[in-house]
Amino acid sequence: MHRLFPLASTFAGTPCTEGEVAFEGDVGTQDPFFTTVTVVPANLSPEYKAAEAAFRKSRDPRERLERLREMLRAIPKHKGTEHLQADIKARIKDLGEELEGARKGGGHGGPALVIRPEGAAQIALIGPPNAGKSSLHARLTGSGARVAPYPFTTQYPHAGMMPHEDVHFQLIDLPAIAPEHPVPWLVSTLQTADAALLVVDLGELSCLEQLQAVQSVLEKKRVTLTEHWEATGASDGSAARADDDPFALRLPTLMLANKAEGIANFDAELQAVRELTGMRYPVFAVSATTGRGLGEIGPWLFRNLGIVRVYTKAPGHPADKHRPFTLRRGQTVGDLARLVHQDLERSLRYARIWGQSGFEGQQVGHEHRIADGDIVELHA
Ligand SMILES: Nc1nc2c(ncn2[C@@H]2O[C@H](COP(=O)(O)OP(=O)(O)O)[C@@H](O)[C@H]2O)c(=O)[nH]1
Ligand SMILES: [Mg+2]
Repeated sequence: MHRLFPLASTFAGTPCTEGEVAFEGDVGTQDPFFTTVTVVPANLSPEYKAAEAAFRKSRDPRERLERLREMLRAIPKHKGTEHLQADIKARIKDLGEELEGARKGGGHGGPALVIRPEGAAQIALIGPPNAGKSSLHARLTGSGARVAPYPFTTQYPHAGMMPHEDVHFQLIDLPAIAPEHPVPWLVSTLQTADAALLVVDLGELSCLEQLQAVQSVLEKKRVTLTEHWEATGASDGSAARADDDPFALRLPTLMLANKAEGIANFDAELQAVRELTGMRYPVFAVSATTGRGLGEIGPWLFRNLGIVRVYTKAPGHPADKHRPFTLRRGQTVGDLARLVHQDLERSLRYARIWGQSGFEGQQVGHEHRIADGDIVELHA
């Protein structure tokens, strides 16, 4: 069941596509920027496809575990699906252990490794050691994330909320990604993220090697950092390729070039990194020390994730203007109803809507798309 979270609401997941294939072998190693997956036809049943679709849609770690179990029950058991079966089993084991550990108050001897999404979106801070991830986290969310001048200070995921107008983004501070310091649970933690902030220090001499190392570590785990943010409508077709693999993760990525206050030739450094790595992420020059550039992050995420806010009201009462529900551009009155209560989507008869686009309490149906700032009265 959907619970309402204290700061804002979770948003309903992004639309899913049905997988038609199973996977053979590991990801490719040629191109550091795209994950290639070899596919073999596997005649997946409608039951399996439905379970997989539900898995892709679900945001809550416990619900994801339940969906994985359904996938395993539903998957046709034959040679063509062996890899996929093994993958699903491995995910069930990992996620099960992490959730069990969290329930026992840290079976692995520490805090939760899987973080339940809250707020308008969950954003992972990733990057090489010492780039300033924890400093940015502390500054942007007011968290007490541990900062230190030596690498690998951060050992566990650490959640904090970054305010933007009347919504919040949940930022997850993470340990550095570096081949010499493997973090086995990192990819499970990333599963619930909607996007990544890739924090780098362009003044660091080994910056290029570090960035390439980050990408190759992630690539081995089928995580691709992409410069394409869906809300901007840009797509190069690689999204569809990765979509065939239910466990391939693509995170739209914004690069934060931190410690910018200390870099004399910022633009030239950035240009060099772009040319040498081929990376095309959007970039902000920021400084956790001086605060430079930090105010732009929230508005940018809001726009590029296509977040829309909707204020609900009860008939005869004014709208609750304090706590908007957040959805993504293109989502509908039906999606809002599901967010308010799981059963409401089915029982909803109609809604009344007030909005900037000229709606003055008109009656609309399930399919009506929400615009930012709409006020909606749901009638079941
Ligand atoms: N000059 C400068 N130093 C910074 C900045 N942000 C972080 N640092 C320093 O860089 C070091 C590593 O920071 P930390 O946040 O622990 O990096 P993490 O390993 O990426 O989490 C610490 O000594 C910070 O004080 C910044 O914007 N400018
Ligand atoms: Mg850190």
